[in-house]
Amino acid sequence: MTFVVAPDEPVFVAGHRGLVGSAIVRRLEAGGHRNLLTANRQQVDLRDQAAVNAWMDQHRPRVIYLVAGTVGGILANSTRPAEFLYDNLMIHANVIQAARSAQVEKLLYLGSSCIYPRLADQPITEEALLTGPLEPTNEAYAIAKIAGIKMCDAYRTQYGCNFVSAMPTNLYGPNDNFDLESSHVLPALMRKFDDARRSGADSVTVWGTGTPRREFLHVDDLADACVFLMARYTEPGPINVGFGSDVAIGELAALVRDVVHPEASIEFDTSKPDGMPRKLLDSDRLHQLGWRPSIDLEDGIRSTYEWYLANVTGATS
Ligand code: GFB
Repeated sequence: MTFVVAPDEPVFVAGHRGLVGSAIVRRLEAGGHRNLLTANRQQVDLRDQAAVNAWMDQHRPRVIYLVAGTVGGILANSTRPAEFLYDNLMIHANVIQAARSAQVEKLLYLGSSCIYPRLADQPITEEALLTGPLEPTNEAYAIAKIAGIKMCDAYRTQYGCNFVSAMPTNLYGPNDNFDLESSHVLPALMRKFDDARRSGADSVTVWGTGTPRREFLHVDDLADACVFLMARYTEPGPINVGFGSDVAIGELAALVRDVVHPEASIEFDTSKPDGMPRKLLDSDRLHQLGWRPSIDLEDGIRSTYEWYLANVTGATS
């Protein structure tokens, strides 16, 4: 059965300024939605239960996309585990609890593919959850994300809440974080090659060995999948949202190089961590419901680079 959200019904996108939240806002607005609720950190700190309760009481959303959180790449995750654990646990718990109190009819919670064991069989099915040890570089974040899934399931079991969990693979696109210390690999490489092109440098350093494999999904595809799942998915447990194929980090670096600074060579800094050896989701469950991604990696890199040139401070072609 389809869950229908009328264009004038209040929909709260928690985390609307981030990579994912901003894409969901774009997708909902493009679909004609006219009653989007958003709140920035000055209006409500999602780590504060009383503030979240008060905001929810006042605005009474019918539906929530819970995509807020403290996020970052491998270095940020491994050096700031306390923040990743505390912020995300609090945000998930507060919003889920307040959603139940305010009788929100449906909530979609966004996790991450790092919830799965480090050495899970590839491609990773939803059944791999909690079957083995996590990747140490992002264990804190993964624990918080797993707690969010279990909260959605517990609230469904005990209170009958229609709260669902989607697990995206590695994401990229407009409004990503391009800071070299805290970003994920794709925006980091885009910035590094662009900086090298501007300064006339002829080589770029890529962290690790270049052999880990990652799957990359454009955030506009993810946003489309989230809206699809809001309408069509009502089960407990996570559902994977992937692209369907992966690349080695060395190959990704070459793809970004070819778009941004084709003359540059690539060097590897093996003193930096590789993280999980491979992270490719099995998205068969989602495909069987009828959803597929539409933006391939080369096109996505090109359009994201155009966005970067037009929007990131200091970057002009
Ligand atoms: O994207 P990333 O930081 O996160 O790194 P994870 C992916 C791979 O790219 C790792 C390598 O093997 C990195 O060593 N890499 C190469 C780089 N050059 C760079 C660079 O300049 N910057 C970065 N950041 N990486 C994250 C988790 O894991 O995945 C989060 O830490 C989250 O919890 C996210 O789940 C989706 O894919 O390793």
